[in-house]
Amino acid sequence: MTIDADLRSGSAHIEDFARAILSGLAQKQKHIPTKFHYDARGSALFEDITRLDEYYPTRTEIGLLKAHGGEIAKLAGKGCAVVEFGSGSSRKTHILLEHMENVSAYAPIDIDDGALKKAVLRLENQFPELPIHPVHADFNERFDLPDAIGDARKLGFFPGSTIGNLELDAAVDFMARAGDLLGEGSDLLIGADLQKDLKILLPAYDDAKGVTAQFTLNLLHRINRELSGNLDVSRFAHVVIYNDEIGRIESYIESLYDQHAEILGHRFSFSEGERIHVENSHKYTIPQFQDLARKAGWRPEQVWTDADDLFSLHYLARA
Ligand code: AVJ
Repeated sequence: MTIDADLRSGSAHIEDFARAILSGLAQKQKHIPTKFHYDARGSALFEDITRLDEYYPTRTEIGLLKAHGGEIAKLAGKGCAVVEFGSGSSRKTHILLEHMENVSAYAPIDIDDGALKKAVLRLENQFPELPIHPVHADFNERFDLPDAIGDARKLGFFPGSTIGNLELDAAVDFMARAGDLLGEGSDLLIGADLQKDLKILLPAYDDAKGVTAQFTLNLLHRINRELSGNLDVSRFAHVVIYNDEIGRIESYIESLYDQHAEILGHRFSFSEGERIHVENSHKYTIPQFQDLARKAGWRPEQVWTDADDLFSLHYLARA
C-alpha cells in the first residue's frame, strides 16, 4: 500500500482551529466545534474512554459486529471496497474485514493524521494483501476518494455513533453526502446509540476516573499549546447534561470563577458558572434513526441491537 492520501498541510489545520476558537469564544453562547477534540492527545484519551466500564458503546457495537458479521458480509456481497468515516484507531474494522469476501480496498478517513498512520500500519500487518488508501480529511467537508480505490461497489462504514455528534439536520446532510461520495449501488453500515435510562447514559459521559473530563478539558490545553493561550485549566470543569427535549447528551466546559485569559493576543472573559458548549451526542430510537436515513436517500435494510437495547447497528442501501 502507499500513503497516497491528500494530506492537508499542518498550517491550514492550525488556522482552521484559530478561526474556530476566536469566533466560538466570542459568541454569547461560547462554543468549540467537537472535531477539535481529536488532536494526538485527544485521540489517545478517546481510546481510553472506549475501555472504561461506564462507556458501553464500543464494546456493545463490537459485540454486534462479531455476532452479525456473517449476515453483514452476505448483505454487502463479494468484492466491494470499504470506506470508513472517522476511522480513528480502526479497532473495529478488522471484524468487518474478516467476515467479508474479496474486499477490493479499504479507505479510512480521519482528521487525526497520526491515528490514521498508526491504524494503517496495523491493518497492513493484519491484511497484507489488502490495498489501503488513507484519506486525511474532516469527513464533514467535501473531499474525493483516492482514484486508486477504483470503481468497485462501496460499503461505507461509520461506527461508534459518531454521527451522534451532528445536529439532526446535519446528520441527514452527512448521510446524503456520504451517498454521493460512495456512489451508485453503495451501502452504508452505521452505528447509532440508543435512548436509555440516564443511570446508564450519564456515567458513560462522566466516568468515575475522570477520563472523559480530561478528554473535554484537553480542548483548553490544546488552545494553550497551539494558540499561545494562557487558560488556567484547573479553573474549569467538565459538565454533562441530558437534553430531554432533543434526546442528546450535551458536554460543556464550565468556568469555576470569574476569570479571563488571552488567546493569540485576544482577551476573553469567562464568568463564574458560564459554560462553553463542546459536544452533542444524540441518542436515537430505531424508527427515528431510520427516518433520518430515509430523508438522506437511504433505505433501511436491516438493524441489529444487543439484548439490553443499548446500541443499534443499521445496514442501509441507497434508495
Ligand atoms: C466518538 C462521538 C462516538 O459521542 O460517544 C465519548 C465521543 N465524547 N465520550 C460519543 C465521546 C465523550 C463519542 N463519539
